[in-house]
Amino acid sequence: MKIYIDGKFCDEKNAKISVFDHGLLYGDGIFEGIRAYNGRVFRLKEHIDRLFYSAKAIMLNMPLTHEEFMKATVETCRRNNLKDGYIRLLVTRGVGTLGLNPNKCKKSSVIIIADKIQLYPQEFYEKGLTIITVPTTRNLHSALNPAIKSLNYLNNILAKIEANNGGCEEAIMLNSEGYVAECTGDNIFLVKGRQLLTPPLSAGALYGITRKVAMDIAREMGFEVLEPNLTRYDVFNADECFLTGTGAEVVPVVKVDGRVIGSGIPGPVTLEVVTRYLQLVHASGEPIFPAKKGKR
Ligand code: PXG
Repeated sequence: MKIYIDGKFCDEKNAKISVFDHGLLYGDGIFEGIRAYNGRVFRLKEHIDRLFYSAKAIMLNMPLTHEEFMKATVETCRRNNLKDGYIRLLVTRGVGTLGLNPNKCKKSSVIIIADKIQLYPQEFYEKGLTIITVPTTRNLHSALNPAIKSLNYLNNILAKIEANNGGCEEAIMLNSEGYVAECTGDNIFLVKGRQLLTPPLSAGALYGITRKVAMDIAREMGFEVLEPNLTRYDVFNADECFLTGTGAEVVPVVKVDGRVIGSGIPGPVTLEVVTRYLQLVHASGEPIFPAKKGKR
């Protein structure tokens, strides 16, 4: 595998960064998780836009332009001959001193890894997930805003540990007021009648790119899409529940904190969103390989 580090492609075994990089020392950096399907990078522009918003929020100087990030991402896929896979793009604060002052870091670093994707087992999509609510609440937006996709993911990792301890793959995280925020690495949706509900971003959720796509799909299906504050009560009494994320795509949830959701099997609305999502990801995106001449 060839890894992009600051403009150069390195073999995996030589792909190394300094132990003085503040990304490592303090989790001082940002990232994106992006998917490629069928030789195209899905929603690349949106991911790069979000990367720039994260950079702005943490006052990280970006060493590349939007265009250059997009080119470097596509090029990393091409060098690895990746048609379908998962791309991890990181920007760290760069090499500094042992003090936490970011001003000591002269230049931020860019790392792009284009790898095969570890898919969730097919069973999760067919039978639906059982999830729980975990005790660790989502970060306060006044402390570390969950909209920032930072390299400091301990809040989510603590919740993931609690999910795993409870025998689950994913978990609902509440915010400090007790409203549903999101899951550890996915946004959450409820179907109630002809409405699709998802927590507002102010409840403490990432501005999920899959979230946005799911909302657009639901509107196309004739659903009213709302973003009210949601409680666990709303989740328990929903007709259907599903999660969205670049990695997980759209996954049905059939049980939450011991309560069966709807009929206890993935519902028709969820399945339709899954179908439309998969059609979209396979038919759109930034091409990785140049089109062959004469063949269209
Ligand atoms: N919320 C959080 C906290 C996330 O990290 C999402 C929602 C979904 O956003 P997108 O834009 O992907 O629809 C994410 C992103 C993993 C993993 O290994 C998952 C994410 C990021 C990095 C790793 O499960 N999900």
